[in-house]
Amino acid sequence: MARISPEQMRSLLKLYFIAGSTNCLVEPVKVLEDAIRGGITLFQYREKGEGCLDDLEKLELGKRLQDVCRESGIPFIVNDDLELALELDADGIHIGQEDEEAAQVREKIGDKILGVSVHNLEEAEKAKLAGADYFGVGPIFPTATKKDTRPVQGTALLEQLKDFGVPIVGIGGINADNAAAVIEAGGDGVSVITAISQAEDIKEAAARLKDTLNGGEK
Ligand code: TZP
Ligand code: MG
Repeated sequence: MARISPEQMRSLLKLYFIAGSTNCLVEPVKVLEDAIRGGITLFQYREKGEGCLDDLEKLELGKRLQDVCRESGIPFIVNDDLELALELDADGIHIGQEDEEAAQVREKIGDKILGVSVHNLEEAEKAKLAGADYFGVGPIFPTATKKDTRPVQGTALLEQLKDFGVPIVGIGGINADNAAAVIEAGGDGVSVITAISQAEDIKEAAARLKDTLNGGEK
């Protein structure tokens, strides 16, 4: 398999849903199934936070979520955990600046999708050279989901990175009311946790976001 093209990557990033067991109010598998019905384009398994699953339980949930993705043709990305990504033969991995160096991760994953969180131009340059397929930029808006985030950055970095040649997705506090601002600033898509995982009607929440991203068209 060859590396994903920037064009393909951009279309996958459109509505990027991220979740693990601690983000969900009901069964994560059910949440993911409904989110897919609502139109998400990419999924990241991010098993983090107080009370998160470890070891075998983390692996088992990952397998079940990956199966759901496979049935629908939605690529399955693993957050941070390179060993898990390789064990599951995931479609890709997303890493932060505190994780293993992107260049080393690229060597270990071959052509799988590599996403890297960046917070400034210097990190972006480095991640591009290391072979990142996309950048995660945020937190764009205040978020209660991740406690150790960098300061809220608004959309300024998205604007700086829009002609950088690497697809970009915004993250942090994004919902149907503010998603359009992320795209207007140069984001290829939005990644969300709470706006989908904790919605009363998961499918409807994902579909509403998707409509917003499609310029209000149904
Ligand atoms: N990285 C930066 S903000 C964030 C992560 C993982 C959390 C985003 O969650 P939410 O609930 O969509 O604000
Ligand atoms: Mg990380």
